[in-house]
Amino acid sequence: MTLDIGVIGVGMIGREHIARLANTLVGARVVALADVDARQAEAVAAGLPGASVYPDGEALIAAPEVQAVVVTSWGPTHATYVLAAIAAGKPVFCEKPLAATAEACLSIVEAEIASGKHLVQVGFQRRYDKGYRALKAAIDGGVIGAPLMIHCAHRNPAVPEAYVSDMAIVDTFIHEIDVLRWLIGDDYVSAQVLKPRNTRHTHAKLDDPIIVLLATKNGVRIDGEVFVNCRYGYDIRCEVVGEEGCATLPEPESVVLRKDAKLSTAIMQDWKLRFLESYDVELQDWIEAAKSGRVDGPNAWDGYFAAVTADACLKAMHSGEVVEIVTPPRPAFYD
Ligand code: NAD
Ligand code: ISE
Repeated sequence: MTLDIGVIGVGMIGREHIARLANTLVGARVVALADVDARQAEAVAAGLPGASVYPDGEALIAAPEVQAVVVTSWGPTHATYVLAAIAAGKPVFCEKPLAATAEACLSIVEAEIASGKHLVQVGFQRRYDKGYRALKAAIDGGVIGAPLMIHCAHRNPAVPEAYVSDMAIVDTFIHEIDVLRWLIGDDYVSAQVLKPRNTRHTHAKLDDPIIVLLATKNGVRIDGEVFVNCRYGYDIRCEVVGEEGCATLPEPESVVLRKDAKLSTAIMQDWKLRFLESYDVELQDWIEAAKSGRVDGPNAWDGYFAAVTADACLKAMHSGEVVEIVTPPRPAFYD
């Protein structure tokens, strides 16, 4: 069976996902598009034989030919579309964040539980990255003993002027929030944010870099650097320190060069390439699960937990205080 998909939002990652659904993955096709910028939607549809353009996301979700929905519009629009997909009983893959606030994420959790069907997956693609999977296998296999500390960094070479301080948490560090919790099977209990001296490459509305400190229920301490104007490349680092040893996220594959008296490997520049394979695996996995009425990847509860943690990090960043992270117990629906 081929899964007929409607995509809402044909911006940067929307076009990336549409291209992989159309050209790389199997078992699905894009049959419908919607974007507030209708001309962009028409332009993308021109390259997709048989795809229709709908005036808005709601009309796309209601269309009988759409069996499943991919939401890649701006973050503040996600909750409306995810709730509409749940109301229509259609599986929905929503790019991170699940919603702009923890409250909106909770309303999605409640609506999904009330529907009685597992329908929502959130686009935390790092769980599908082969490096993170190898790291998790080492931790789960007991190779390094119980995790005690995690040191990590999320560095982007540069960001546009519209990128402001809060985005370092809700747009960027949100990936660490999700993947580290998954990596060690633990939940967070507190957050603190430190602000080192700013780089001269930032602007008045962006503190860059920052260091986020998280503590987990099991007492693991995490320090995560977010540095989005690091200039030299797109660099994702993660070292888990355990009782018996340390495990480090592998570097992306690169030819080792011996040249001009130097031993070197390339550093990636772009998140789209760094996580290319994981986006493919993530969406292929979602297609297969959606056809069987399952959600195997990060679910609405994970999206909610990430949002609660992000809110605490924002509060910590604005206040300079250590902020407690409190969530209700996970509903049995998500066990
Ligand atoms: P973008 O600005 O390039 O594209 C967003 C698109 O949504 C635009 O075409 C815009 O016209 C459209 N849009 C806005 N409001 C809409 C509405 N109400 N209905 C329909 N379309 C609407 O942004 P982007 O970089 O593609 O990011 C989109 C989402 O994907 C964001 O939530 C972002 O955080 C997420 N994202 C995830 C990753 C990842 O690594 N998983 C990477 C990049 C972006
Ligand atoms: C972007 O939205 C992403 O999700 C990238 O993975 C991240 O590295 C970048 O900082 C975000 O802006």
